[in-house]
Amino acid sequence: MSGNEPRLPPHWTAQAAALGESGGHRHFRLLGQRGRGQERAFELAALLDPGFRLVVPQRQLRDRRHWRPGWQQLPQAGPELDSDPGGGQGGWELPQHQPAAAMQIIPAIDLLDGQCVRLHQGDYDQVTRFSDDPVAQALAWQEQGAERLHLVDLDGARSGLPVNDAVVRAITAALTIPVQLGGGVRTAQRADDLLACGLDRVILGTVAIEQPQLVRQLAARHPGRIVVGIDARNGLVATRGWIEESRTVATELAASFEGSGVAAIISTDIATDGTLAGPNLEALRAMAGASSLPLIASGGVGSITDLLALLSLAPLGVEGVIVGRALYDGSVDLGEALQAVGPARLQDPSGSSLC
Ligand code: AMZ
Repeated sequence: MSGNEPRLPPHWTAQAAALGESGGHRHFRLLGQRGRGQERAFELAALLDPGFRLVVPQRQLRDRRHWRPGWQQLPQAGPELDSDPGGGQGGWELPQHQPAAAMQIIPAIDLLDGQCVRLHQGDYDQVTRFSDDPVAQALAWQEQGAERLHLVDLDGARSGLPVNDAVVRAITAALTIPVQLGGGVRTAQRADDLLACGLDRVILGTVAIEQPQLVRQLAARHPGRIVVGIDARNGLVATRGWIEESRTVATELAASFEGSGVAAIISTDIATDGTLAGPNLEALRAMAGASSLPLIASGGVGSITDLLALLSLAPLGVEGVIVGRALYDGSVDLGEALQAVGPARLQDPSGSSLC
């Protein structure tokens, strides 16, 4: 910043302190406005760095689903910020600076009997069927900009046997983006076969707790391609389709894979999974702190605001988020979500200035 920028009124400079947290959620509040008419932008603090804020252009404000926030750098705090710039007019620059790595948004396809479904809190008796054409669904998300797809063989997770392999193979063959699969991968042979058949990564849940040594061996054999799935209820790990509960503390299991060569840990909060109620940020913060492995958050995303809240955990190592039900029911539009927190978030698709 050159020093010639319009100066900010004090209530804008105070926005970082005004943010709060409760119930595991970070609040994003509309804090102010500047400009007039189409030029008006509301400002939303989502702090990775108190030197930045998010701005949402006025023309997108009517419908939250259309928000495409962009980053804007705040001038250095100083005595000159205490005066009003005069109606909020003036030319702020487009965001130039990217404060942290983008978070990858990974759409999920959970397969039951060859169909795309979502379970409520992992309960096989509470099934919503969304599509009987998983390949078409996977292609749609790829076209909307997904950079990776997450597949779960729910029949496999429950039974320990591969059930949806035909669909898994069809999806993997149809897509150009990397695909990862979890659910029922319980032997080295099965993991080897899947990785030889076009899957980019396999996710090991039950095996991670029952045979951790097998995870280590596979991680050594397939560097960057083995992911540990830790699914927790009240902080304790659940396995076998979440039907069995262990006494293992999720954070301790995460810590035990430090240095093992696994590519990442997927942390699923069972209580929020499939509910759209918002992710369990406290649990994620604890998981992120338990190891230095990259963490992928899963469970509860119901809005773009939830994604922005997760973005605040990116500096702790949360590098991706799995989104399921919210994409199917339209609560989150993948393109908009990528715009908000993905690699494209610095560009305003209309090509015009954000402010
Ligand atoms: O929803 C469920 N009941 C469920 C689910 N989504 N049960 C298991 N899984 C997923 C885990 C992980 O990705 O989140 O299956 C995978 C673990 O399977 P396994 O067979 O290795 O425990």
